[in-house]
Amino acid sequence: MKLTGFELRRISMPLVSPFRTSFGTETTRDVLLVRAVSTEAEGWGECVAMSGPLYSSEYVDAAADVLRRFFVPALASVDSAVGVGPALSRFHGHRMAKAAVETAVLDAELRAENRPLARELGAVKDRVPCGVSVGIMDSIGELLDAVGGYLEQGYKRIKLKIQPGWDIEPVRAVREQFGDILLQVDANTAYTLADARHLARLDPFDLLLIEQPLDEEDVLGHADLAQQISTPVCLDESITSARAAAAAIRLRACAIVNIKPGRVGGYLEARRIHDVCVANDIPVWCGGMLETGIGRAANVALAALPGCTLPGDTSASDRYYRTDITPPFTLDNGYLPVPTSPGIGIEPLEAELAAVTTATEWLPL
Ligand code: OSB
Ligand code: MG
Repeated sequence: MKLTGFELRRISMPLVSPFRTSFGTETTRDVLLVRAVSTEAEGWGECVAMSGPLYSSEYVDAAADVLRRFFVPALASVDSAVGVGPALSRFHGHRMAKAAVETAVLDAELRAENRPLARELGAVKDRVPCGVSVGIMDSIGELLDAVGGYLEQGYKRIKLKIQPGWDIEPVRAVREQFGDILLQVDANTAYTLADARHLARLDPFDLLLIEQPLDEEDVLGHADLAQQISTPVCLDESITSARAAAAAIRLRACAIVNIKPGRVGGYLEARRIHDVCVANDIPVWCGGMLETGIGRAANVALAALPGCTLPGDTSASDRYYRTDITPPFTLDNGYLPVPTSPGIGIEPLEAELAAVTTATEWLPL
């Protein structure tokens, strides 16, 4: 496959409701899409970087900059997705930007060869059970209404965003109101090890897991915390690579891993993390970053791997957007279908994409 260039496209996607976490409130997703063009086919990748460096050090303007100035020029002699990682390995970090361009190349390559991503990754399911991530709210009543609505829609697992001051009481209220649903929490690094005794107060609520309670660099802290609470510790932000996953597992810093392909540099590394976890009997699940249909399609393929034994943050399109840029993913009894068409299996709708586009830039090779 001969790559001829990349298009960087920025789109502005208003969320159906503000999404509040311990690191900030998102009301509109400013998304960078990458379109790879080759002589045989085109492919799409979605960069999961957010507007500011609040979830991780990456942010969308930086991703566009590093792609334009360093990554795309370095891909001149690359002819397949497996070549992208090695061609970019001398550049440190910027995994979300690397993931976007590698996924675009992978999608183009798989389309050219008529192969679906799910099969390429080793998926074993044709539909995946879905969870939903519920933001911090102004009141417990508002939270119970939101959770009740999602359960009515069929979601199979609820994740509550927590932070100091919004943790024990919302969990207690949801547990009391909805009984023995699958329930977990995500702190996005809002605590320190000094909060261990406080976090142990979540123990009685039989949570599936607590996601990333401590700083992303505090892997040892998570290992210490895991000895002081009975809720299983799951890492998100800390797991930046298969090597990081192997180290965290060996240190007993996590019992479960959230895999986000964007965070770890792409679907090929995501697959390696999955394999490391399976080899160590560590359950994994596919996380999310409020993706459009482009990123969602590929995440659903990953969620269909055999080691993804917990429901992912792979919610339906209408949980995020009134109008998606692709045909929407809709929930069927709590499941999303795994795309079966070549590549990521979905394409943007021309009019919908045009309506939300704020800028495009063509980078020839
Ligand atoms: O920590 O999992 C997270 C969204 C943006 C950034 C970080 C996270 C999240 C979510 C939402 O929890 C997951 C989703 O539904 O896409
Ligand atoms: Mg998380």
